[in-house]
Amino acid sequence: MEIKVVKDILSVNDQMAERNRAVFEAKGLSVINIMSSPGSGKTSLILETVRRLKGKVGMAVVEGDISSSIDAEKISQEQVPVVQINTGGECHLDAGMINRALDSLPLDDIRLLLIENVGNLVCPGEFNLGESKKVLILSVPEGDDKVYKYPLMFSIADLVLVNKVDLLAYTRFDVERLTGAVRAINQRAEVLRVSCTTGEGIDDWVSWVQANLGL
Ligand SMILES: Nc1nc2c(ncn2[C@@H]2O[C@H](COP(=O)(O)OP(=O)(O)OP(=O)(O)O)[C@@H](O)[C@H]2O)c(=O)[nH]1
Ligand SMILES: [Mg+2]
Repeated sequence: MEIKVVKDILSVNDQMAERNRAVFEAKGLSVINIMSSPGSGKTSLILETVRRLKGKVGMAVVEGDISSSIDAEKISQEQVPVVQINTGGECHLDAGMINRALDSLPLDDIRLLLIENVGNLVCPGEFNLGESKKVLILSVPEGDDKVYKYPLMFSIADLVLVNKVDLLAYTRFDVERLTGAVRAINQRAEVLRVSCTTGEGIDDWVSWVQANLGL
């Protein structure tokens, strides 16, 4: 009985995700769902992306957090439209929340929508939003064993970004080992190294965005 309820919630979400997808397609909008643990660098990555693509591509951002508008305030300083969703306890964004946020965004003026999901490596993996691509950030201090502990998130990602590579020298994080573990469960996802602090790899990430979303 309990399993059926969970399935119902997920199927309602999938229906809403398809409605979002139809809106995105009609508007010619590419959408990236950015997921990671708390503090891995989602907001930092969005800021770097916005700084590089602003003026070239119309962009907007949806910020998902359990509470506060701290991240949305950081993004708005870049003069990019941003909506903050406070889930009030939910550990993920769902397609209905995104659908409601769309009302507050200038959809005719943007081609790229960046969504920062709620920070954790479990629930966001269960909820499709209607996005074009799912990007998963793993930061170096978290350790290279996370693929084994949170396989769903790594199996659904279109791209895995290893962030904070400026800290590699201070840890035993092995990017090759991480890449091998990702490959074992997901042959599709590329693995890119980045540092939002030094800027290393950010050009490769921006190129990936442009190439994979036709921007
Ligand atoms: N050394 C280093 N620190 C980084 C890097 N990227 C982000 N940080 C720092 O990591 C901390 C968290 O970064 P955020 O971008 O806020 O992370 P987040 O994933 O958005 O966090 P939540 O929204 O709380 O889940 C901040 O202090 C950043 O300055 C990086 O590449 N290297
Ligand atoms: Mg954030």
